[in-house]
Amino acid sequence: MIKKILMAAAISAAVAPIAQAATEQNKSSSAILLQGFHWHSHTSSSWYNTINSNAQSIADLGVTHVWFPPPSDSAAPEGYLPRQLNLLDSQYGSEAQLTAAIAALKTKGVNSVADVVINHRVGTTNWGDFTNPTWGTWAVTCDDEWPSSTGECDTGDGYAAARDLNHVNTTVQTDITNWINQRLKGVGFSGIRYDYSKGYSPYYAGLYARVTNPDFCVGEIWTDLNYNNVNAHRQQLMDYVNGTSGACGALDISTKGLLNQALSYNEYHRLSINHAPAGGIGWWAQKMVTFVDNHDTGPSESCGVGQNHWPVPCDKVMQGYAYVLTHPGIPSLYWAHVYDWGLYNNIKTLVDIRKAQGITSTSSVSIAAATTGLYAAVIDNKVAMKIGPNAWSPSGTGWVLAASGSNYAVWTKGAPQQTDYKRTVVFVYGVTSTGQDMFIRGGIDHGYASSVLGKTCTETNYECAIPIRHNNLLNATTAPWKANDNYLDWYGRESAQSSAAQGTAADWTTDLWPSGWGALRTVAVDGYGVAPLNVYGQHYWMMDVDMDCSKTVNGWFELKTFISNGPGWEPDVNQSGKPYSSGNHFGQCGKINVFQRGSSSATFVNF
Ligand SMILES: [Ca+2]
Ligand SMILES: [Ca+2]
Ligand SMILES: [Ca+2]
Repeated sequence: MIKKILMAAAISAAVAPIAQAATEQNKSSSAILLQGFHWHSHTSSSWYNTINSNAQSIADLGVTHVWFPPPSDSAAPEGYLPRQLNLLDSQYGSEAQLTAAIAALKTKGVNSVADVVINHRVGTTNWGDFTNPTWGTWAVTCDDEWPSSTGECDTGDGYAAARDLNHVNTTVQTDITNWINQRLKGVGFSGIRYDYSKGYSPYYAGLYARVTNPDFCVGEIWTDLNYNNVNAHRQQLMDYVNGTSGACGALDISTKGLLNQALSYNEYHRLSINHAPAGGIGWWAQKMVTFVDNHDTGPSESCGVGQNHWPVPCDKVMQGYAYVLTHPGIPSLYWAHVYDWGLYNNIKTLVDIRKAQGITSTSSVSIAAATTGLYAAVIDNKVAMKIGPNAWSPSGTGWVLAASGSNYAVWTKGAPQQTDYKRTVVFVYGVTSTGQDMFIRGGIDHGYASSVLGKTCTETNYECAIPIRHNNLLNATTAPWKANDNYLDWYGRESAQSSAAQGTAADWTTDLWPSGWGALRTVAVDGYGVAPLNVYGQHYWMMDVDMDCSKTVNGWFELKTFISNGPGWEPDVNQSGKPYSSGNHFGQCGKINVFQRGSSSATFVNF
């Protein structure tokens, strides 16, 4: 029996449920959750300000909900030992900063989910002197390690590092729902993620949800996974959801564990049971929130640091996203992967496919292969995907490769996006000294785009930016600055680009390398130095990219240079033959373009 009902007998409730809310868990949801923190986020001076400043980037990624760290005052800096529930100043920032971050997301159409830690709590100065709200010994379960406890016995597992709360007590119930309704909703939260949900009966999670009416509700049932008895594990997820009377879903920890096993040991057969997904999504996808890693299971800002209790191998994270972002359930993205690991653009490509193809939490999965080295599936007959080292491609006509990376590929039946990439090289003469580097910014003028092309360009939608792919990644100095630089744009650093980048990095080149300069350096080997295309002289900085000419103005694009550590921006120029008025250089897509800083001259050469 899959969706078996948990029998809850003689449960008292002080709070009266209101009508069932229309949560994301009660419909075919297109929500995308972002876990907006990792284990070390509290070390930031104000993590809330970090979220706030990334609000536009989060919205651009396609995220609909951000899961915040626990908001209350806590004895542990990460927030999981809550102390004064109603005090919302924490190691992540002040209540005012929290309110501002949630508001910034809201203006971009993104809702916020609170991490609700209510299995346990600690006293203000000792084990059990609870204040704000004030509770007595009756608030702690009879079987807690605190000898003074006088409450009813625990309805779930105990937690040794804090006092297990007595959810049978009606004052505890009322104070928790008041905290959610008044304090958490007061600062703008609209959703709930329950922590340590195996610690108390799901009846109470459902009760609090029905009273507080969240738009998103999910619980964490994290128990050991026996890979040879997966059904027992996912039945626990089903029991939890049923125990909340359907008010809340569950994090799909079964799918998480199966992805670990598949990716770590090449056991892709683990992902299929009876020709259906082997995790929670195979039984009740609408109620599942899938994820690759989180603050507990995965590393934090880089591979190997942080909690890292149960991680997917670091180099296989994108295979995990290729799975969860094409499959049913509501996928959860992990902040560290998105913003610290440089995967923003790779993940966004998959999110874009999910949204464009209309994949939802209830999409259907047809598994085409689940063997050693390969898992492949077709979702809603709209998206085909494979992960694993073995080759596979979808059968039938009309499939077009839409995304790919190390051991993953995704196909759609939509027409391929119309692009016209051509190798484009820009040389700009600019004398620099050691420690100074040239960066290039450019694109299409916002005013021209608006008045002539009918395009609304802002800093965020990149309508006036030109897609590029770097061809020269050999220069050890500039290669890190080129990572995640996907546009020639006006805005400087892109979302996932190095903070040291001032735009698109160029490389110093020369036509000759006198023997007195020491060992010969060449663009072909070192990424800088002698470049065969440079027949002009020393100090011609080179940008070598494939550029999408379909996004230019009849082949034209603007550019201007910036030199770091002193010289800064070049002055305006007045180039003849330009397609519209501007004080910048104009280059031609698909050609070799030669300029000098501050000079109106321009030379265009065919390859
Ligand atoms: Ca305890
Ligand atoms: Ca408990
Ligand atoms: Ca750029």
